[in-house]
Amino acid sequence: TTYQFPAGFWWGSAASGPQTEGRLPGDGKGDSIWDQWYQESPERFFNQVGPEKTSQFLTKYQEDIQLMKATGHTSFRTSIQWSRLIPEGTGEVNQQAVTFYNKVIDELLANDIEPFINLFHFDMPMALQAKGGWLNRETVDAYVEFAKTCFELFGDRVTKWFTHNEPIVPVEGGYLYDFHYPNHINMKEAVQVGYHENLASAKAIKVYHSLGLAGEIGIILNLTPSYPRDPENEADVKAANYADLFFNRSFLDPAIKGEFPVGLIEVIKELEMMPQIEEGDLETIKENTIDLLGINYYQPRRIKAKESAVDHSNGPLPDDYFDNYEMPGRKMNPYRGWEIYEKGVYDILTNVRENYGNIRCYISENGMGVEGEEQYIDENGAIQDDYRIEFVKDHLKFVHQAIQEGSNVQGYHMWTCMDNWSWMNAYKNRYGFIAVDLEQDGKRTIKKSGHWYKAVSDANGFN
Ligand code: BGP
Repeated sequence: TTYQFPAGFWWGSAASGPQTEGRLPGDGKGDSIWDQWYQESPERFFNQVGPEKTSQFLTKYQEDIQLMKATGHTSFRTSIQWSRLIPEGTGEVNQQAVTFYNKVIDELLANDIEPFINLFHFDMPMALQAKGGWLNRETVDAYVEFAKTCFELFGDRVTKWFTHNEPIVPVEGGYLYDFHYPNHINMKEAVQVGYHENLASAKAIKVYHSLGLAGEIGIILNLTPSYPRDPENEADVKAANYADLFFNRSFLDPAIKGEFPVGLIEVIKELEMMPQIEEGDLETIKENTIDLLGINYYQPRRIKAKESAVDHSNGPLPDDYFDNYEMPGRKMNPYRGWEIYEKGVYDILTNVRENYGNIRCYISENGMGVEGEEQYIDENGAIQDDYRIEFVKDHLKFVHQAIQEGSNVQGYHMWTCMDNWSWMNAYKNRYGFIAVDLEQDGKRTIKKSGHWYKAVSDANGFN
């Protein structure tokens, strides 16, 4: 094979609890911010479809795990929903949730699929959000308790743990750009939220390592390489650097180096927005860094300098420091409106190799959301998603190249296994290897890409 991957490379996909499990009467799950937001503002969700209409992993997990096998999965990432395990955020553990997650983990292992478990995927329990969510320091303690409960319950079998998925997204969505609850735009709060997420991650890592379990723990970050419009233009380069500091290095540096980047601290100080830091926090962050980095990659940022001087008149936002720029000729996914730039993944991996100690990493999400995939169904009822095969292949070629050059990449997870509910977009864009027909009680059909992935996994590579 032309593109052969290292032995033991993980071939899998990623999903999350809130996007797949669903909810049954009497299942004991408490509300998360998504349940709350849907009750308050259903019109914000595509076709007004809320978080209860999922692919029903809660009841169909056995079938789904067989489908994972059929599509070549050797690993699978999902998350434990905090509001399912500990419905009020703190206190009593829901025994039905313990039973459910035990069954999922055991079923995966029995099918030789390595479970990768993430602890926080945008799903703050409402009881904690009512007291400020990540803004409130008490949430950090509640989260560490939740994490410890998970390690103690499942850490004998789960050896790959992650503290957060894309922790910058609740900051952006909830406090900068209005696409997550509590949609309260305020940069000072955004900074405090991001700080608490970083602190919570370090504290959970500390607990995990103290338990002496045979596994490893990391964080999953969505990294967006920031390219200046003109690399020769100092102002453009500076603007791109700001975007990188705000959206990548705010989590990447503390996670791997144990400290916040100097350039970021300078800006935050200038804005008089330093978060509340308690004694010992920075030592905790310094001493408890990750073992393994998950990289989600969808799109880069194209950045140019602000044409006018920095203007904080509408309340500061990171956007005061740079402008996004529509690069002519860039390749777009028209459904999601995201640029497709395959080499971005190579640039991220090179950066991690050269500037972050070449830490063990894997691609934890990458994928293509497409609307109206029914139009590609063939006479046998399967979606012929050649565009998805091309997308994955083109990214994998760059992953392969980075590995050839010495990057420590251990696996690839596509987003996602089967079509699932997705936040504001609900079922608009479909991402799966496996189609889910919502009109027919969630009937599953493997797409062409799912069969292709099986062949890739079996050969540990492709031509
Ligand atoms: C990532 C999230 C996933 C998933 C994916 C696709 O940011 O970790 O939860 O939703 O993006 O994005 P979307 O569903 O918004 O198109």
